[in-house]
Amino acid sequence: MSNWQTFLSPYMQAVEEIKVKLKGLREQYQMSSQHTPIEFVTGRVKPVTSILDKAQRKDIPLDEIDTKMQDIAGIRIVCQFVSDIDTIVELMRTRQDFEVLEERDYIKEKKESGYRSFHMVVSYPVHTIDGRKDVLTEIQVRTLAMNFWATIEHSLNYKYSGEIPEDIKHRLQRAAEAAFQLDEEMSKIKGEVREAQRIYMQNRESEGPN
Ligand code: 0O2
Repeated sequence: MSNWQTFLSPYMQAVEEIKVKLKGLREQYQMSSQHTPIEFVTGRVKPVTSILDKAQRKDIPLDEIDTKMQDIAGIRIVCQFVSDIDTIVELMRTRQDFEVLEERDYIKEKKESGYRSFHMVVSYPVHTIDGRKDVLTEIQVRTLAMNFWATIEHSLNYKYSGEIPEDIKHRLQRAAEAAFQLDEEMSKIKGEVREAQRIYMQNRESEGPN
């Protein structure tokens, strides 16, 4: 690749634009006093070293990464409840500003590591000085509990260069089960939690700034 900065520029734009749109949705939910299915949104463009590692690992020629590597642009939507994930997925499917190409449900079918999350690969049009470029973007949708687990596991994977010792792997699988149970328990008291959050927000608004 002769110029990574130029190549990655539309990906950066896609990530920034999608983040703004999702944060806008979150604000709309908050203003309408409805429960917001979006707790927070993050985004990143894959670092060049990670792109090169993945291309080598998956045998992807560098001149084909724009069509074969689906997560150079990545967005993460984190929710409170598992049911919020369904709401987000449905919202994404009906949007007119990008096209959903693929979906991977690692919540119904968790990965062997214990990883749970819902992945959507979308084609997002970015308008550049050279015209329209459709950029592949991976949107990961997960709960706070799933995110906590994935963040910890990701850093351990990094520490052990992908070769996590068996005893830690085993503990991580148990932690994944505990995160799953936490999501289940929270779902059961979802109504109570939402009501408490609604009252808290109302009181905060009526108190006004200090
Ligand atoms: P990053 O940017 O560091 O997060 P693969 O990359 O081979 O796992 P594939 O087919 O390219 O798989 O896509 P998939 O399965 O949708 O997963 C890609 C991304 O999902 C990963 O990106 C992680 O963010 C997340 N992910 C998938 N499996 C796991 C897992 O077992 N543990 C954790 N913590 N995250 C996972 P990258 O490439 O790791 O990059």
